[in-house]
Amino acid sequence: LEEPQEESSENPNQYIIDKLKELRSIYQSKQGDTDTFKVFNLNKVIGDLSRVKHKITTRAQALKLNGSGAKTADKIMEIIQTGGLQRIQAEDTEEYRVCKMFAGIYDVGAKRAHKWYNMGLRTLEDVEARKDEIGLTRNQAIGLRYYNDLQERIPRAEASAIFDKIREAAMKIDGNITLYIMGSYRRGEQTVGDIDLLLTRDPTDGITHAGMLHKLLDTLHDQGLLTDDLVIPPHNKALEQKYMGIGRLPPDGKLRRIDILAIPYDQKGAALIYFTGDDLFNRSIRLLAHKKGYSLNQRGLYGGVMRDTKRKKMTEGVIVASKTEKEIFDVLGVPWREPHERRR
Ligand code: DCP
Ligand code: MG
Ligand code: MN
Repeated sequence: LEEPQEESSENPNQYIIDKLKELRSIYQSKQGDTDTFKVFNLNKVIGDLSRVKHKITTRAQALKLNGSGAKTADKIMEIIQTGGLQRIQAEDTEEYRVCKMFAGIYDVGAKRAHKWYNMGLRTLEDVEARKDEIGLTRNQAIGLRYYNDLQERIPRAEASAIFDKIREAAMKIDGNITLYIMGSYRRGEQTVGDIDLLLTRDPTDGITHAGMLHKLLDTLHDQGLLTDDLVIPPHNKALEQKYMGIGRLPPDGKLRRIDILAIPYDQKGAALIYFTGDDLFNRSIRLLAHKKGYSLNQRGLYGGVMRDTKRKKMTEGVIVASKTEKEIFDVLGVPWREPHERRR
């Protein structure tokens, strides 16, 4: 869950490019004759991939890329199908493994992980022992404490049970609250990385959900469902608020990441699209909106956006659609796609 970004320059094949670049850096670090040749070919494929506008989904498309052959096409298909490459895993070094482990700590990025590695840290115990020296933040310390639980994906049934408990608590605060479970769960996946919730309320009776998210958080802490807060929204009457925290199925379930996004009711459609994802679908639909002269973010579809020569927005434009997902798809001329069809 992140702030809306300018994503007009994103490429629908970026995740393939990222993996091929990882592979390229492995070849580059070896520097044998055949590796030099492989780097040369990979450069061509990566270059071509950054230029094609359509999403690559089939082997035939992968084969057509400049610099591509049977082996490259196989690798591209493996990335499309598994999100990874065995070849990269087989080549990995101690540094790669340690940094990957460190970067698995909540709020630790690749750069910080490498910094710690270069300071001689090798294990999670090292991180704990030298936490003052490395300036471990409060949230990173939480991530470290729950490291093993937070590495795991959540079975769908457990996510559903946690959602039921949260919805029950919300209904006790106000029976007219609308609460949806979003992200990978809404896309129908069997396991989810975290629990993403969308909270809003139809204000036609004159009542909004202002202040209700905080009431809900208090209840959930009292119940022991929430254990730690990572990002707490300000105590104000804003209708758009973001919470990030850690919780469990009481009394002793595994610790899980929980995100709650509160949004104004009239932005429900745009928020549903954003928070359903997946991130790649969001990139491509935003790119499409941009091509048609609109701008799409989690708050709505905007028309009449003025951009400078660097495509940077000069004016926000006016909202064209935001209330329902269907309305936004229709304006964009995109055939309806069920949530489970919005994934790579
Ligand atoms: N999202 C996005 N861009 C990001 C992060 C998130 O568009 N950089 C949107 C699309 C995601 C949704 O928010 O589907 C939820 O974000 P998550 O990180 O929770 O991702 P998912 O729920 O899709 O997957 P996971 O099962 O890993 O949580
Ligand atoms: Mg999620
Ligand atoms: Mn999330």
